[in-house]
Amino acid sequence: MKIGIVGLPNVGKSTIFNALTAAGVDSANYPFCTIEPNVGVVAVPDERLNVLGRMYATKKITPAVIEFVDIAGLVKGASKGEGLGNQFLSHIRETDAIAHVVRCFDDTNVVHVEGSVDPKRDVETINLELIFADLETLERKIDRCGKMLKSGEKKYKLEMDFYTRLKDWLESGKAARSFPYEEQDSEFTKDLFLLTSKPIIYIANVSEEDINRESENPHVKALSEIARADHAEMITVCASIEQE
Ligand SMILES: Nc1nc2c(ncn2[C@@H]2O[C@H](COP(=O)(O)OP(=O)(O)OP(=O)(O)O)[C@@H](O)[C@H]2O)c(=O)[nH]1
Ligand SMILES: [Mg+2]
Repeated sequence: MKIGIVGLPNVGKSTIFNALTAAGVDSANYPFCTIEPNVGVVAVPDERLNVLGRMYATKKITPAVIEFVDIAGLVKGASKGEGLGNQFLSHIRETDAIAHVVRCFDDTNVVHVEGSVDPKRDVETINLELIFADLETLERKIDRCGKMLKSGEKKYKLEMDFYTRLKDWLESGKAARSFPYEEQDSEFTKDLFLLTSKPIIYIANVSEEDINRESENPHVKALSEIARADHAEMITVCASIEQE
């Protein structure tokens, strides 16, 4: 399983990546510190595996692994090539799930690309870029499908209908993962590879003082509401402490 660590620049993605993988990649207080994606493979700790290994006297124990990909920060307009641009969306496309890191710590020493800490705005910025990228994918599908329909191929009508419904949904700012799919849609979803249909987990990066009192942090509260609306889980960490 491959999980992409995604978020605005300078929110702590590489710090979290280092905490998870002990890889020691560059994390520094400037936006776009990461350009090429960092990849780390981590074994999933599972006590049961050793017990089973002893029971069956196996020579080799192979734990399940998760591959983490620390992706460059996305900014407003990324889907149109802004910031480090479009290629990062393709790095996200290759993952099975998204870990969306959101800055919830106040620290005037650490640069925020938008100048202030605001999880709602930040999440919307990233999610909109992902939605824009998905809309482009859909528009290509609609184009192709439209041509087939014109040439009199009636069977494409259902497909076109699905694309149009999904397009309206995305255009209203919602992710494909929460789309009310109908039974006949499944046939058309399997080769879409939409970014916003990937499972997502929100990671609230909080300051050291806020560990264990997350509920008092209004940023965390805002993020948990966003996660709930997106049918997703949220966890809180203090990336810098975890890395240490
Ligand atoms: N105070 C505080 N600083 C943090 C925390 N997490 C990360 N930082 C700092 O924020 C800065 C950016 O962290 P990175 O992990 O490089 O951020 P990134 O999201 O990978 O940034 P890009 O690669 O530029 O997109 C570094 O100076 C970190 O030390 C935290 O929990 N608290
Ligand atoms: Mg980084």
